[in-house]
Amino acid sequence: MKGGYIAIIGKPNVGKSSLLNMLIEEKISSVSPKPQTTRFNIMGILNYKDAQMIFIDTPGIMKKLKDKLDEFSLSEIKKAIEDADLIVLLVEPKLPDEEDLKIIDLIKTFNKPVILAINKIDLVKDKRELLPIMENYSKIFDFKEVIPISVLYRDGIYILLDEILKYLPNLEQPYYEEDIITDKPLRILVAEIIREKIYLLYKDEIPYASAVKVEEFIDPEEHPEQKRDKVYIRAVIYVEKDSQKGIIIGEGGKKIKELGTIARKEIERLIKKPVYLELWVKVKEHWRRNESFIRSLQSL
Ligand SMILES: Nc1nc2c(ncn2[C@@H]2O[C@H](COP(=O)(O)OP(=O)(O)OP(=O)(O)O)[C@@H](O)[C@H]2O)c(=O)[nH]1
Ligand SMILES: [Mg+2]
Repeated sequence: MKGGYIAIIGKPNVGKSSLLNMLIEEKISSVSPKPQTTRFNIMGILNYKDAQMIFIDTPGIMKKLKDKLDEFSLSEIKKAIEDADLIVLLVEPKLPDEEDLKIIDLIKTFNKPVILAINKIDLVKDKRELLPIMENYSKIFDFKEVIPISVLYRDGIYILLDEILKYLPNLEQPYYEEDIITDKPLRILVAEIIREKIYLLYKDEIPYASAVKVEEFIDPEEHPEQKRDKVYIRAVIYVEKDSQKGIIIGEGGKKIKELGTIARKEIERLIKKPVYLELWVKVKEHWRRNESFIRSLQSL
């Protein structure tokens, strides 16, 4: 059989997490119209009869590193590339800009095969416009393949998968058992859903100043002695200032209630059980500069 690790990398907002979710047909990675949604690597595994593709969704590579959180995100990207058998560079259907060139420079420092996937081609009315873009990219780097896709319309995805398979090594046996779809525990996926809804509901600096930790997760099936009829989840939203706490909660608690409702619905879809979700908001000053706090968000 064939198999291996595929790092999905690119600028913020190009559709990396959308691609991962679509490929494994499960919503495990947060998606939003705002840049820098993903903060750490998320693995998604796609199994075929004779292949196992392990995709790593990574944070978007940013122009400038502002704090420890950005540094952490960049270290995640580098780790994903180091571990990868193949890189899929995702870009927008535009001529490469300075940021794209910087990412290609980074890729060049690793000696790995790279497939270029030009996403969001649904936004291009006249497909002939793609030709100069493809040509331009091909001049900059020796991509193994250049494939136009649309994650939104599932366009070009089978071509992409076929090409990916070509560049994966042979395997004696799969790395992971077939029923495993991600490396992230449920608590992290739940925290990520809540964070995604914060990106959706709040504006300006609020999403960026927020972090989520699931502090308690009690499944009545595992704890019948608690006599609960729903999965009990208690999560804490960390923000950096008191004023941000007020914004998260909203007038009379209206806003956080809305957040809780939409997050709960999606958590229920994921775990396929009724959920009681309790949200708390705490201030953790300058947490984005606090490396140990950032690491603690990922480990349980
Ligand atoms: N029109 C169009 N929009 C897309 C497509 N793929 C993704 N998007 C949208 O692009 C936005 C960003 O998608 P994400 O998957 O969060 O992008 P990302 O690259 O993971 O972003 P970061 O995590 O911030 O690096 C979302 O609003 C998606 O719905 C596509 O094929 N066409
Ligand atoms: Mg993402």
